[in-house]
Amino acid sequence: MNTKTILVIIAIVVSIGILFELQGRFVTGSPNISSTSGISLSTNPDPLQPGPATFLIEVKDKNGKPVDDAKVSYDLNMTTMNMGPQQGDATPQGNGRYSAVGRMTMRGPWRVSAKVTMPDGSVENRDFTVDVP
Ligand SMILES: [Cu+2]
Repeated sequence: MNTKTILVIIAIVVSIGILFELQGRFVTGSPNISSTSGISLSTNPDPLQPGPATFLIEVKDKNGKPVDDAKVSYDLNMTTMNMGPQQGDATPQGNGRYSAVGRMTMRGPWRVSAKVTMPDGSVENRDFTVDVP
């Protein structure tokens, strides 16, 4: 094997290494790109007050289209203490909206954790912090 052959082999090995590196970056970057669907929360009453509350979780795909056949479960609790379990499946309302009911048993910061299983089986978790003034 002469020097020229060895240099060519080294060049090929380095090129393949660079290609794998680039591909690795592309693959690890793609989940972030594909998880840009929109999950948003609104409350009734707004602002919240002590007592019963309705949470409306709105699910849109990455094109901004409402997603009706998702499964949405929720977990409601205070951010600073455990106020007891309030969780379940949100009820589909159509137009990408899912409703959940809860009771705000104390003033202060609460968290609504939504787990959305999209029709393609992918799961997205989103936490919302809401305040009961
Ligand atoms: Cu509390």
